Amino acid sequence: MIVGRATYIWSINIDLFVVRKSHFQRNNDKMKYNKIITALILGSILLGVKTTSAQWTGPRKKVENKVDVKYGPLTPGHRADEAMERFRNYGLGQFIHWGLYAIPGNEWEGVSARKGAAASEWIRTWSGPTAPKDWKNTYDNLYKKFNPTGFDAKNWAKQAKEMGAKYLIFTTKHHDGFALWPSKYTDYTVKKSPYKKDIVKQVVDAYTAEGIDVFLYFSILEWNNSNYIGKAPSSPEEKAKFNKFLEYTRNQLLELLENYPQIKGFWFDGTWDQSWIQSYDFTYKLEKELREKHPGLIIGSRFRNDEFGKRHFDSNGDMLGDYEQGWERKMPKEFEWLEGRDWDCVMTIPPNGWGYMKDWSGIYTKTSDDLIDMLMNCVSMNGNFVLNFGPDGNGLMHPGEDKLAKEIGDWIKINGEAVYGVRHAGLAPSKLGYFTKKEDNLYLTVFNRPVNNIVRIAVPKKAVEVPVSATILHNGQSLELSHTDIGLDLDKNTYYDIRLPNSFNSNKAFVIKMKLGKPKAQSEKLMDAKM
Ligand code: JFZ
Repeated sequence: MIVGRATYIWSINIDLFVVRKSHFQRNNDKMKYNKIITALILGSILLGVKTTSAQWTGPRKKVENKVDVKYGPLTPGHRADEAMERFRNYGLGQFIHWGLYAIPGNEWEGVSARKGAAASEWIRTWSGPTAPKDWKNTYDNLYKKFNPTGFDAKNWAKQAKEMGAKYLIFTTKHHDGFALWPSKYTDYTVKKSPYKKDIVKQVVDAYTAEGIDVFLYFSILEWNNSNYIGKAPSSPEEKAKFNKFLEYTRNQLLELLENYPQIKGFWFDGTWDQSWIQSYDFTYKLEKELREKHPGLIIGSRFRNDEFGKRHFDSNGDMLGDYEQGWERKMPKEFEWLEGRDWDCVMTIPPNGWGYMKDWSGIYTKTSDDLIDMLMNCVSMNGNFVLNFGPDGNGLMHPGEDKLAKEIGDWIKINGEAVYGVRHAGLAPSKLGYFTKKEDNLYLTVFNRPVNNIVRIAVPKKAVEVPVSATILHNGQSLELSHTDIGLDLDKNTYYDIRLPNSFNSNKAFVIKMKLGKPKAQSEKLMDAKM
């Protein structure tokens, strides 16, 4: 279907273009364009295959034939405990990617890695004509230079608090394998760097002191570990090596739980490799063990798979872990796609770069308007929005990040009521913005202000609760609200109109807070149109 649509659109464009040329040119061009079209079709097929196999671009397909799954979920689909309820109320989180990759900041000796590495935190994989000579070796020795004298976890935590983050996800160890805590199980840690001190501890303590919950990001995958082979182990030697790696992973995770008992959860990554996928018995037992050691621990769906290799969701379509962890740099278009599951959306400021990127020029970096829009989109669908920061090699945030944190914080100070502890409002989506709901309060965060200043809210005719009064959170001003019974044929909704004062100006999104109460009048029963 996708393939068909894509080629259709392309051929229309190409035909229109061709028509304006002479007959001779046309034939000649047609041959060229046929080739292009063939290439496009092939490309679209590849793309189509990818799109249909991806799990986060539409509603999930129902599994028709249930099978016996031994390594399915260890926790119920919708945990009702306190820790998970807390998770549901976070609204906004902060992600921090920090590690050795912060030192180069996506460039080396004036040469940009933009075209040579997948992302700034992937800079160790820099290859091609721009890659510095002997780059991997240079990278693997960066730890000798890791001395972030400007790092002060308390400053980070203060900034996060001011921004309005309720939880933090912090990289303890990314794909390069460098641990930001002094792990007993490897030498490749912060302890070996000139900085020496335990960074994870400082971060966990500082954020906890600010009342911000901490989750630890942990990459299973390690580029730099000879026991991690990056494919399914086949020979007995490979198997022995990988078993050592698994044991090492288990040790590190237990170590993190023991060292930092305040943490609320793990955010796992790098679990897509066959070696990990085939270790389902190990990962199942490990998840069980981690949960037993740390009651209430929250683990996302990216940790493991069932015995049939199904990741995130088992072969019966049941989610593995406590929340959906696949909304990375994307959001569901419709609330219904989520089927009530908990989820988070993790987001970068640059297009894709999680680690420090010194140079923000020539790329689009999201504005606070973009980010607030995404935040409200997420919370309106019961998800948490987690904004990523990539501090530099000295431990300081990028100036652009400082600016965004301030702008988001300023906005949230006024409008936070619409963000925290809210739930999906159950109303039809509005073109004007996003609805959120808490008790008898309904919030509409307006991003698109109507030209006539009338904010129209559609409410089901049968609703027992409807907007009865409205104010602007911005200044507490109360707004005129009236019932508008349009009487459209077969319409299940009735409408409430809120008038925005012409004198009210805002160059940012603003929130209309409505009190919900019993409807004062029922909409008229009208005859259906006879046709
Ligand atoms: C991973 C990492 O490789 C990356 O460096 C960063 O840490 C990010 C948060 O996580 O990247 C991914 C992982 C999963 C998807 C995409 C990028 N995914 O499921 O679409």
